Amino acid sequence: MDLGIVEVQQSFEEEVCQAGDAEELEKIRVRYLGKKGKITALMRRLGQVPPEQRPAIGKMLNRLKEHAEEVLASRLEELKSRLSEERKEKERLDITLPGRPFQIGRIHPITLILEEIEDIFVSMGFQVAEGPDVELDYYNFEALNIPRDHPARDMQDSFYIDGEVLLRTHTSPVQVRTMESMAPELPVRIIAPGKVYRRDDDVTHSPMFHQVEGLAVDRHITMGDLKGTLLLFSREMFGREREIRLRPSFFPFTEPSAEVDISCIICDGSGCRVCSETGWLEILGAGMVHPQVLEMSGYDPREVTGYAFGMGVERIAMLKYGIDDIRLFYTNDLRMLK
Ligand code: 2NL
Repeated sequence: MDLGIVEVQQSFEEEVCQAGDAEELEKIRVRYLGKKGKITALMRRLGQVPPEQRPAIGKMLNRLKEHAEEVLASRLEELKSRLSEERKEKERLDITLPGRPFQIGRIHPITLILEEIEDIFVSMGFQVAEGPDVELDYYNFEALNIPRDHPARDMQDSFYIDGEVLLRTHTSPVQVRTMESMAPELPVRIIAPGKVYRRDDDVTHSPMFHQVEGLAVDRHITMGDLKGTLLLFSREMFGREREIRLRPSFFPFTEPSAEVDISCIICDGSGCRVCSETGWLEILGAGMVHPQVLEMSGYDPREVTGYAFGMGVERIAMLKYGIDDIRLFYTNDLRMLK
């Protein structure tokens, strides 16, 4: 008796060969080995087979069932590994690709000049002192002998936060704070670099700019010490052949006071456009610390003297690098920064 075993086996093999994924294989499994499956149906019909053929046909059916299970399992493995191979290939990274290029930054010319000035004075024994940008009226004006009716103390000229507090208009308050905390210890030898703020905004003025001030307080400090120190600084900064000259001037916090010029770095003193045919360039203000200022900061003006000076960093950077517009420092034009 023939149950059609061979036909069932043949159609099973064909279907498995055509199955493209795990889902189709599962459908085939149900179609052949499920409760209503074709192989299951063949096994149910074993009872109708004559008793003498039953052992042989039973054996054949069992082998068919085992074979079908094995084929399904191995085909499933095959499909799975093919799928993961395909995914690996698709997700492969090429780690030999070069990285995206990025631009390397440069140090801003103001920072360069600030550091150069600091190095020169540190080599002469000065220490670098810092203080707050938002300052008390007392340290910015009162302790520097700047009178109540001075124009800088008007809201028109300085950035006030309230009646007592403002953005510092120079770095002198750093020096006052240092003297106040050191007194009566000697010597004081500091420079105060940093940002300062004034209500000015045109081609030659910026509301924020940079200053370096210097201060030396000790017994027997003279105008000669001031001149020698500034001559050394000028030659380090602008060249060995520089000369300096002092012209009388006025500041409320120094007496006597002077404007300091260096021989022109373009024409060496013979006269050109940069120095307006004078042979000299003004780069500093300076003087002997006013006795009133020393006294308010805790030093006895009958025992000690001091000199002080101040310079604008933007002006020095413009002279050294030949920059003719102060706004170029703040507009972030990369052509200038490079
Ligand atoms: C300038 C002039 C100057 C000072 C700053 C100073 C500081 C103390 C006491 C006395 Cl604590 N003086 N500083 C002195 C003279 C001039 O700066 O033209 N700066 C850009």
